[in-house]
Amino acid sequence: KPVENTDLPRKNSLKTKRTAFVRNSSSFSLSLDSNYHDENGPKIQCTVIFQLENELGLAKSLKYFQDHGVHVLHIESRKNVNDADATEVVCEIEGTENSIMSASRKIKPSSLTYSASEEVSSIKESDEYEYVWFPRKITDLDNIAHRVLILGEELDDDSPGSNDPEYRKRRKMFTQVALNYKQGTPIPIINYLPSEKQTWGKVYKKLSSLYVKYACREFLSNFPLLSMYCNYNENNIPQLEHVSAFLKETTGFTLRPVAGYLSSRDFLSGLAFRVFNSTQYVRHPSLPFYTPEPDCIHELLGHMPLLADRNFAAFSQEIGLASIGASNAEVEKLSKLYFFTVEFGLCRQEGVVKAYGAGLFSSAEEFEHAMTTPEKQREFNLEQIMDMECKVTTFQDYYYITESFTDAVQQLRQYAANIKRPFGVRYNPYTQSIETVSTT
Ligand code: HBI
Ligand code: NLE
Ligand code: FE
Repeated sequence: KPVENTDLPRKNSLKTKRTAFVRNSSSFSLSLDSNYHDENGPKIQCTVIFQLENELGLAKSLKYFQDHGVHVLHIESRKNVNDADATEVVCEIEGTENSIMSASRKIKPSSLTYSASEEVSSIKESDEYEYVWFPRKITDLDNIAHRVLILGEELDDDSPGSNDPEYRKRRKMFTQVALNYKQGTPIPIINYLPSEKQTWGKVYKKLSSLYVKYACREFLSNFPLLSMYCNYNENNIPQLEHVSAFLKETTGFTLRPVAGYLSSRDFLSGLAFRVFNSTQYVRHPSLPFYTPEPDCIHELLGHMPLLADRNFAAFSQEIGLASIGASNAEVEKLSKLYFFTVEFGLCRQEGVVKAYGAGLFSSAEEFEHAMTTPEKQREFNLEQIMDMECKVTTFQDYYYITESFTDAVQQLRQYAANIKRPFGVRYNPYTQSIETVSTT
């Protein structure tokens, strides 16, 4: 008769056995004592990794799980890091300890872990990997929103709004809104001032004439939707709350207000959750057509139309996930990749160069410049971009042309594959959290 081992901490009991699996993966052996022959024990979840080789195909492997009453919760295949020709399968499974053990005996896994995140947190720092904190749940984003590099009320002396006391006071209000914001709550509705609406209207009108000529087709097809559903027009500054609700329905992206420019790491980590950190203030009226700082005109006109495109949204999240737990040097490279695609990217459509970069869509001056200066347009080249400087206060030296978003995604994956991290990451939309997957 099976003995219930309720006095044993679950994690420990499995961990001991896991060691047996991993160490003996080539000559698989397992000695279970009779205590474990319990078909009705508590259900546990674990991650099992096995090689797809020889006669053991995927269908057959899954059948073993089924035969033993083990549920497969999630399945992924990937290239083996040590052998590019080999495919391995990562399976998240649920069942009793005993059923998992029995099924695994057939499959001969190379790794079986109780919980991938437990594995990762025990790795922390090693010679090859320096552990960096990252948000795991969507509410962790509340912890990074206050780390802005340029706070509204501390504008640089040469910044146009810095000697305008009225403007500084107004910016303070926006900073407060952003700092008080909590993930999941409605974004406060702003009663924009007549002067702010005037700036918006002026910029909107000028840029609209450029969009028809130079914007990519994805931008042009989404822009009318924003007019229809979010009240985008010359006389109204759309509210982040309304745009966020619209995006949530189209691509699952949401917005959160932010006080200013975030570090690359913090900004990119939001994207991993399909959360876009968005400023809410309006640029100073003295610089309608080019401003160094991102403002809501940049976010609303520049970023929102493409965040409503599903391929682009997927690309944005992927670059965000790539940054999770990456070193500072790697995050810097990813931010360059982001900068020369999402912010200043060009693409070719029906043989004509079009824009998809948000920094172009929001600056009439730089937009016109980029599109009418062919000698500054270059074919996208990953290595070259990594050596480029991201210019935040002046026009870019070059604008890079990719064939499509899919092409940009491919380039990104090529880069992301070299990022050194002892775990893989994936986003769980049900729990809105980042899960780590063992890669060893
Ligand atoms: N912060 N608020 C804000 N908005 C951005 O668009 C932004 C940012 N920080 C960094 C950034 N963009 C990128 O250019 C890259 O550094 C990731
Ligand atoms: N230069 C942009 C504009 O004028 O809209 C804003 C900054 C984009 C990073
Ligand atoms: Fe931007």
